[in-house]
Amino acid sequence: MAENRDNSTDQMKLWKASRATQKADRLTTGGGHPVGDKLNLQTAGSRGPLLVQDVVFTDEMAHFDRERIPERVVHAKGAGAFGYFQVTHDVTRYCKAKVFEHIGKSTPVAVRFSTVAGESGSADTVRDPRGFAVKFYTEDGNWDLTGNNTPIFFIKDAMLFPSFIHTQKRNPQTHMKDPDMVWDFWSLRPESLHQVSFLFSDRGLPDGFRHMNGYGSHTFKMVNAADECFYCKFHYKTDQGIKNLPVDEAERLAATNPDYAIGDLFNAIASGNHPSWTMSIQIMTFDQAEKYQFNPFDLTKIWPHKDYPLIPVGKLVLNRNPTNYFVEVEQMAFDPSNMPPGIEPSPDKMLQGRLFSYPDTHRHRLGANYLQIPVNCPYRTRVANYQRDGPMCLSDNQGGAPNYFPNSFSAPEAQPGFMESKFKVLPDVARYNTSDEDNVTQVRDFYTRVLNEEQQQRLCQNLAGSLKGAQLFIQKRMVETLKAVHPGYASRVQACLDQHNKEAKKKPNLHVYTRPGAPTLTASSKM
Ligand code: HDE
Repeated sequence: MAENRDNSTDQMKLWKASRATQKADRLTTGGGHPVGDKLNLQTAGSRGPLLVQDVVFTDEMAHFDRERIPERVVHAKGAGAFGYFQVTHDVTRYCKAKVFEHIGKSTPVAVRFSTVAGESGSADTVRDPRGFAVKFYTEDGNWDLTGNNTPIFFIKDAMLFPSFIHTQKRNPQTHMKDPDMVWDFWSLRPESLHQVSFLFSDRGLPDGFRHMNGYGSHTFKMVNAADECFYCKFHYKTDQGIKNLPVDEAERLAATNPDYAIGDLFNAIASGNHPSWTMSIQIMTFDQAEKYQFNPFDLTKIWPHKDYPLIPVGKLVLNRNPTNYFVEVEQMAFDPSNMPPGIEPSPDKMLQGRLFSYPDTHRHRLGANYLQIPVNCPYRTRVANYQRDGPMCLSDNQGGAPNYFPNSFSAPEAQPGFMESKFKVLPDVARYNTSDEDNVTQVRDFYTRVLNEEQQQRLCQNLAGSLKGAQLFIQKRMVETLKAVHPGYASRVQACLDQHNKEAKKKPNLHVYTRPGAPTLTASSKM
């Protein structure tokens, strides 16, 4: 047996050691009845059949049959940890939220990192954005800043999200990942170019979860004690330093150690090497937002730091591993609409769409009382309202308190001091198409100013390495959209594609498309 095994590999051994002085527990059924034999079915004679009265068996099997809850429709594979957020700089002139109350203030947090498109058993080291979701347990209810490791996103209108995600998941007939779907969508929606360029750059393969930044990504609203409002963006810079994986190493790990990132986080925390991030904010006044050169609520754009510099706020530290994955991580439910007083949504259409989607998915995945599950429970405040009953009600259900409002029996009263901020909305209600609001300037800046020559080359190779799997007409359309960003970007990607397409011609590989009831078509006859 290997001598120097890490903490995650030695979990069973360590658990046993932690119980060394205790007697083994008495084995019971789920109902707590002592069990005499856990190895053999109760049968009529040694050769069976089995008896329905073997409740030790039915109790075990019936529970096993129900072990899985629906996995998250996106971000299914992930790792969780716990710790605290501590304020290092005063930002109360912008925000009255309890979490920022004074320098030195510490708030407990739960964090979950994840990949996006893969299922719960998929590999950690794939090219994909990473989820960076933080739940702050505050005295005014939980604040969930459910972000990614990227400051931007692929789309800017929530209407497109289910379609976008379908293109990242499996083809409805083949149940395989499908580059036609992926690149058809991206080439039809040039607003995705910024995030696509980030994704195929070196940062698309972070080395575990500790060496990447996190972003709230959206624009949020902060409200101070005088009820003045500001727009705001949140950033977490990794104190471990940015580290990305080379493509071949990521592929090797995907094959040999698909849980690489989960293990890396678990072992770091278990060995006392607690990862941390420095939180900063960017602030924009309402007046500046009105006059800014682009829509500050557009999630496909960053706010340039030269216009809106980072203001330091505090430290996020992770110092505890989950004691049980299912209870504390699989059941974690993040919700961007979990905002305590002082933090409010901006008009960002994506954020607005998410305010509905997350609690909706939790009610489906975890049930109507998901907020009573300890990891989701706003335990630092007392929940007092008129909600009652529902499946798996595990609290006291608010005992004998009145369950209607208004009432005359001294039950919970509304708190006018905690009213949301007021804001004006003038325009007509309509379905506005904002898809073509300058999708290239910031991508050009990213390509020419953020990336050096070698990084540009790797981006083009990585991008072409994926795009080459799509049909020719999709490849062409994608290269056309890149031309608008930078001719060099487009020509480099085209050169990589030409090389691939030349090689593919030498070994013809006919893509055959079949639809039920339709004649068989080849790629060339279809176009
Ligand atoms: Fe999510 N997203 N998302 N998302 N998202 C979910 O919620 C959704 C978006 C993000 O570790 C789901 O509990 C919509 C942006 C993270 O548990 C679901 C839209 C950003 C996680 C959902 C977005 C994110 C999720 C799936 C567009 C970064 C994992 C299961 C309007 C700023 C949280 C679940 C965890 C998870 C919907 C876009 C980050 C279905 C509708 C933008 C980190 O509700």
